[in-house]
Amino acid sequence: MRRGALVVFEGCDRSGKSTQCKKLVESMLEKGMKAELMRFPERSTVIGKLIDSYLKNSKDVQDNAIHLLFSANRWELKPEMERKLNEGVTLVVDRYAYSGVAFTAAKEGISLNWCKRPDVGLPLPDLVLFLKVSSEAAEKRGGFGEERYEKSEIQARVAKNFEKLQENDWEIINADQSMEDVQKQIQNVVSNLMNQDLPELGKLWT
Ligand code: FDM
Ligand code: MG
Repeated sequence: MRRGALVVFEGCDRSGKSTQCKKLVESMLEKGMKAELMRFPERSTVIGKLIDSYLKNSKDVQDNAIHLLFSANRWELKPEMERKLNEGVTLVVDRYAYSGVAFTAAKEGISLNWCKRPDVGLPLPDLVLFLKVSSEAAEKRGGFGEERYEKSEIQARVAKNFEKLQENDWEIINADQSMEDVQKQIQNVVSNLMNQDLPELGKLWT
């Protein structure tokens, strides 16, 4: 049986990631394909609950330590991800290790290289869709929420880090377009992927 594809969405706040992830899963299911939505952080696990209270500012955690917890949250879901992929389910993932690196490396005194290390060897995405939104378009979409990191200075540093992490095979989607146009573009890219033979699942940053 053909394995499922690992499709990752990345991008800054208000780029439309969560909306587009849901739309993609819905449209794949409508076409009779097996697809499931995942997100990181996955806040339902024990580690995820800690991360949730950190993001909601109800708990402080040392910067390196919280980085390792975000990474551990991906590792703890690796067996489930591999199982589903092997069952032929395509996983559509809202944020992954790239967010992990981009956000922590936006802090003082933590390098991009240090940030990448704990995630080395995680399942390698078959496709990274980067939703690129201009600061003007993002601002029009309304104010920030209350969570840690939802501040424009932090978001600007995160955006720069995403640029440093960008690889040649990323699909950069102009997320200033209408939701429908973004969706169409994503569907084209994904249907190309689904028509290709997938190699054996790779390992991230190796
Ligand atoms: N975030 C997300 C990190 O700092 N590290 C990570 O590894 C991941 C996956 O958590 F601010 C940050 C990014 C964002 C927050 O917000 C999660 P959403 O709205 O649940 O995606
Ligand atoms: Mg958010």
